[in-house]
Amino acid sequence: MNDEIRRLVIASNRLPFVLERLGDSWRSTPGSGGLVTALAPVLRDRGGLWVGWPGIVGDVDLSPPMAYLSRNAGFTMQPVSMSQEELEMYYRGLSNEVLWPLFHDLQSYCNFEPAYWKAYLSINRRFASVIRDSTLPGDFVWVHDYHLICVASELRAMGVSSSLGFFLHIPFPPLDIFVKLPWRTEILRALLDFDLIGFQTARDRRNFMHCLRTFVRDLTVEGKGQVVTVSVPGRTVRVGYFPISIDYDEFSLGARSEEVSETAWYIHEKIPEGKIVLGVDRLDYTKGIRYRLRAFDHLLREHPDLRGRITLVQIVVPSRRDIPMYRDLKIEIERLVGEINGRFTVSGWVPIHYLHRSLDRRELLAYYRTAEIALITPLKDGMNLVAKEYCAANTELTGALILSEFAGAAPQLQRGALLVNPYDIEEVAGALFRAWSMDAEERRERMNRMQQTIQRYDIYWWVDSFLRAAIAGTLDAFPVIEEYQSSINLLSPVEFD
Ligand code: GDG
Repeated sequence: MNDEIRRLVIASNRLPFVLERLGDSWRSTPGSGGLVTALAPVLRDRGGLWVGWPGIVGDVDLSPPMAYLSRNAGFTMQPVSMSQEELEMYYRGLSNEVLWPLFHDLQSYCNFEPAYWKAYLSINRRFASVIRDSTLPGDFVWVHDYHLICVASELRAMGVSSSLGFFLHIPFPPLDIFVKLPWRTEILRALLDFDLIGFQTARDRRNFMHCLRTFVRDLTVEGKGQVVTVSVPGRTVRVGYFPISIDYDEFSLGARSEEVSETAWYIHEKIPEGKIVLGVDRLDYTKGIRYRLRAFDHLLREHPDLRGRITLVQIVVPSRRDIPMYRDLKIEIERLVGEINGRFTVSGWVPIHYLHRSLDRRELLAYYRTAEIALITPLKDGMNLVAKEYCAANTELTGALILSEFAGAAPQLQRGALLVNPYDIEEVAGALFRAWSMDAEERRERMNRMQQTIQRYDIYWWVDSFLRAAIAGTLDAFPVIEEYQSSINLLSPVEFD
């Protein structure tokens, strides 16, 4: 990272751990995932700061656990407090009942409650105050995701002139969906108060630019390629796309470990007859689990010869349990699984193994390693890290990836994956049949191509390229990611024109 930045300050809805009160003491569980892994060393090197909600509601003195956690992490954790009601309105409300469904093109799932917006602004202001009070001039503040879009405008209103970056982990919707948002101009204006706005893919940036051109007057755009410069009267902002990724080596090495190998062997021992198709998703209506189950049902109806020779292992990780739509989704998934299993199960073979829980890392890697097919069919997804993790953990190059063309990972993995429209049940069933019959040589070639891309553009590349775009004097100095750009041009005109 360049020395022009004094310290790195990360702001995200959650701090990188979950804190729980146990009587008089505290328990913390470290956050897992690539973001923490990639950012922690940078924060430690720079003596940085992470601002976020620690998972505890109400006005509680958190200084003792925060001091302890900051000492252990090697960087400072700065908590933002929230009452139960604020959490409901800002997090469950505006973030997850408005922005989440709308940005995934599901506007009919939205609840545009005016009170949510006020709470959202108020919590974004609180994040801004904590950031203002704990940063120094020269610090670079990197804000993450849809919960905190208005942090920069709140900071600017407080007179903070530090350099501010934003990364959106979820998609940015097309204009005709975005226009439904009652606070559309506020959101666009708020984003323009950052100095760098990062999206996952060229698709998302294109949607954003289209919305900007429609709603913001006197806008000019300079440059083309991964990062461009947008000017409005009084402000100049960089806008780029930075496909997030994983710690490739960690997944690849982890999958080769003895304990993972043993678990992988054990899993397949229990399903000896046929090939395993794997689905791994948070419980979420954007992940396309219902359509996927229907596609598997279609496959078994159309290809009776596959019965007993293919098994779907669907892992659904509990998520957002307090939102009614998520509870209904769980019931619907379980009904479908029961129906399909009821129709096809015979002695010694159950077509769908359904796990509604979180797996530990060893088990997850073992499923990745042993499954012959990964079926990853979100209706829309910012990136989808499961697709990349599956490839990195596929040490024997025997796996085939079926991937939704609406996942952010599709442009990067299209040279190896079988891309499908997740709404097209017949097409997904066809891809399953194709993957099932694919010969070893083709699997090896396709997987090898995907692994090379993921290894090259890993999570460290992502952090580095975002920070470089934030501080590079001119965009000429910014590296062009040729392979990624050229692969986008090959995609179908429907999704990537
Ligand atoms: C958002 C965007 C974007 C899953 N099951 C288990 C488990 N996981 C881990 C996976 C993976 C993560 O959860 C899921 O990441 P995704 O990217 O697939 O999806 P979202 O949670 O929706 O993430 C998404 C991402 O942000 C990053 O920008 O890619 O588009 O929606 O890392 O490994 N981990 C463990 N047990 C499980 O059972 N330990």
